[in-house]
Amino acid sequence: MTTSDLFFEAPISAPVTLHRPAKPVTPQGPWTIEAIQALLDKPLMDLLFEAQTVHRRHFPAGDIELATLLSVKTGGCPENCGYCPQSAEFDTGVKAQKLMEVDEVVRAAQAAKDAGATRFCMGAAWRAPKDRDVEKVAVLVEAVKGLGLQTCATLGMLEPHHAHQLKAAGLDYYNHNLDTAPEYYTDVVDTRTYQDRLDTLAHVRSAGISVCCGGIVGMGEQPVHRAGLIAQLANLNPYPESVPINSLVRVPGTPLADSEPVDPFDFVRMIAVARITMPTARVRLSAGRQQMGDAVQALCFMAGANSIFYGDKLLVTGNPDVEADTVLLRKLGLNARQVQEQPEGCTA
Ligand code: SAM
Ligand code: DTB
Ligand code: SF4
Repeated sequence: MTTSDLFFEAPISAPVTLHRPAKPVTPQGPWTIEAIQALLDKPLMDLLFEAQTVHRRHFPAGDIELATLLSVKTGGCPENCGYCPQSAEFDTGVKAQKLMEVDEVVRAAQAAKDAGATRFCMGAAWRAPKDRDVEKVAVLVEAVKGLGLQTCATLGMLEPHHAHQLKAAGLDYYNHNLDTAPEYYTDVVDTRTYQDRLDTLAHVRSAGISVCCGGIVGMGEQPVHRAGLIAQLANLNPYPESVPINSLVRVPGTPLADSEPVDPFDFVRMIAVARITMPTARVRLSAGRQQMGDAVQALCFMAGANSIFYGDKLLVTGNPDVEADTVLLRKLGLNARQVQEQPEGCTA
């Protein structure tokens, strides 16, 4: 089987009919922590049914987005995010590298496109890029956009003029995660504040770039912190167009390396609640798929995930290879499309 088998084959329920509700499907924000906690605590089958019902009202059956990541500037980061193998404070074996050259990035983006990705996300291990860094990344964005890919970047904290510069270069999405609830944030990182993250998200939004913002499950947080993260995301006005939900990749040398593994059903619950509270967002089943197994991933898709990171590597850690994903998506009847049809009300 080749990756082209993923495209334009009969979806599991063809032809696709969208049932558009006359009214909003779920009560729109503000979401209380209690309401989110109540969703998280539902019997799993009821929660899956509710999430899939919301999902089908907004997206065609079987539709999935493939986004490829590339670390364009790796390691040596001055921040101390407890989960991250790229912090200079932790001995993880990641070697610091300088920003990649344009032709190297373009080659990787073309390969991602040829393999079937529609979005290309460039990550840099910066606390906050300098003016000259943003100028260089703008060149990368323009080149990748020129290949006909959607562009995304994650570079750390941005000033308003950086966001405008990236928008002008053709940046479609900016990834900047809130990662956990505000109450748990200082347990995970203390070189910046939650408000710093919110400020960058506001600058990105003001510049007219779509927001990609999510978090990590499995950092030792309590259930209330998981509910708190979803509340923060869902109560952003508007909520993010893309919501990556990561399962912690426990990297030796990081302070969180010995965290308790997440109960797979609890992870599925987080996906379902993200879908219910942010009905038109692309909910991405993100880091941690390599440790997850096919059946849990299938449950995540049932819960409303409709995007994955696609390619053998995340930033510095592994991801299922393209061949394995091709087989899995085919088995599950999930179909990537070269040109995503956007259902009414869907901004992702
Ligand atoms: N330096 C920028 C920043 O922090 O926003 C961009 C890169 S940073 C690696 C992007 C995101 O990757 C983090 O916010 C976090 O959600 C995720 N991430 C990093 N390490 C991870 C890990 N070990 N497991 C799961 N997600 C991780
Ligand atoms: C996101 O939410 N997850 C991605 C992307 N946005 C940048 C990063 C995952 C990183 C996993 C560990 C690593 O490979 O560095
Ligand atoms: Fe740096 Fe981003 Fe890693 Fe934090 S998550 S250490 S800011 S690369």
